[in-house]
Amino acid sequence: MDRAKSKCRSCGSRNLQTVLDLGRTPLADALLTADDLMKPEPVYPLEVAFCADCSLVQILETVPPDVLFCRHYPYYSSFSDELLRHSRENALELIDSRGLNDKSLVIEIASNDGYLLKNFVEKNIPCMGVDPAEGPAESAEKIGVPTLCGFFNHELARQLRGVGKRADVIIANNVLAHVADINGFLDGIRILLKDGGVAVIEVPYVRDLVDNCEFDTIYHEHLCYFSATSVDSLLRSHSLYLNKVKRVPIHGGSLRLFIGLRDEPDETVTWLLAEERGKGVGEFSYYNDFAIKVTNIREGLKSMLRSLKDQGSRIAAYGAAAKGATLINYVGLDNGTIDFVVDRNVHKQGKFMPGKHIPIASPEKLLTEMPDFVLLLAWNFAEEIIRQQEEYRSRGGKFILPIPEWKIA
Ligand code: JHZ
Repeated sequence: MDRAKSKCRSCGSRNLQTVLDLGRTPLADALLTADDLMKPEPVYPLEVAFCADCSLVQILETVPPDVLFCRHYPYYSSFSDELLRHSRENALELIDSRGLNDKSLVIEIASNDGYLLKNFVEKNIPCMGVDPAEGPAESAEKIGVPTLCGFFNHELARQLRGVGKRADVIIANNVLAHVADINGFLDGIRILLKDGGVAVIEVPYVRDLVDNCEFDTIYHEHLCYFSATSVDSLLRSHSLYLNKVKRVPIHGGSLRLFIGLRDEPDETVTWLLAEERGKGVGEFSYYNDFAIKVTNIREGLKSMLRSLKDQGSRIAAYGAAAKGATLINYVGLDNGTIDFVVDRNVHKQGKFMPGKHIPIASPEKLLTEMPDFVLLLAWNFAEEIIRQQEEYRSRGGKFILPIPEWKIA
């Protein structure tokens, strides 16, 4: 990576300071088939930096979006009951607070398999999803969620507006951080939003990332790691305004941003911006010891897993999550340590984890194989997964939660 060429994704400054370097890693969602195992696997630098001018935390490498998200994208939102519950609640709240009806229009960007829009379809509220991933977009269509399979950008927004579409509500969850042309994306939102409409956007919160050491949520799909401070200045440069904000627990801690065309922030925004100022989230010093903490987690996990192996324990993992790929590659766990990974997502089963080539099976394998320990790679759904695995635990199986400090559950 030619460091000198890097510019801030938000403000264009070259004043970028390294926060953490995770080395060169494979793409987190590029699961392998058995045939792929013999082929060379591309790896890309994964370095996180802080912009001293606008305080946006970001990675420096940009992998082309069509390589990351189009064919064979294995992430389907609907495999988590907790995510479905969270999304339904969000939809019902919006229907109620915005008074949405059969004359309204809801557009969701990164609508995946229709996990959220199906709640609007059910209430006969016109909606449309946009998503570039072919498999999930097809699944959405199958359940009656109209979906345009493609990338959302400024051009698409113009085309949609050209045919008379303007949205009362635009939803974009876990996508703002994924977009290489973030400026074109936000222009697109402004073009497509009705006067008086609201864009509701969820992004993982950089404070949760740092405070809970969620380093494994760093991978090439996630280009930016937002605070209210950095997102506020980014939005303003597009004449969009952060008018309300809520911390939500999903994905290890996220911000739900309510954005409009007029600058009318409520007390949630002024309060959170002030809190971030107080904690120094806009200063490099806030991120200063993150890299050391991450190294300590890696060393702690390595030595704990090594001693379990020395005692003859068999270890599996739960969740072929993108974050799981970062963790196993950074910590250096291959199938000498982890026998297999299980995951409910049928599109992941039968494949292999990137880089370390650990096979992925269905969760039933935990009961047939009874490994002594299961490393919980999808720790963000710990409660849900551990509840489902009562039988495994009652037979003596144990879960290991890897972050912020490993512990047995
Ligand atoms: P999960 C995804 O990251 C992808 P990942 C994406 N890049 C993003 O931005 C973040 O989310 C926010 C499985 N599972 O959701 C499903 C079970 O098997 O934490 C998933 O494969 N049984 C768009 O991939 C994985 O675990 C269960 O009971 O890191 C969880 O992956 C549950 C609840 C999940 O996200």
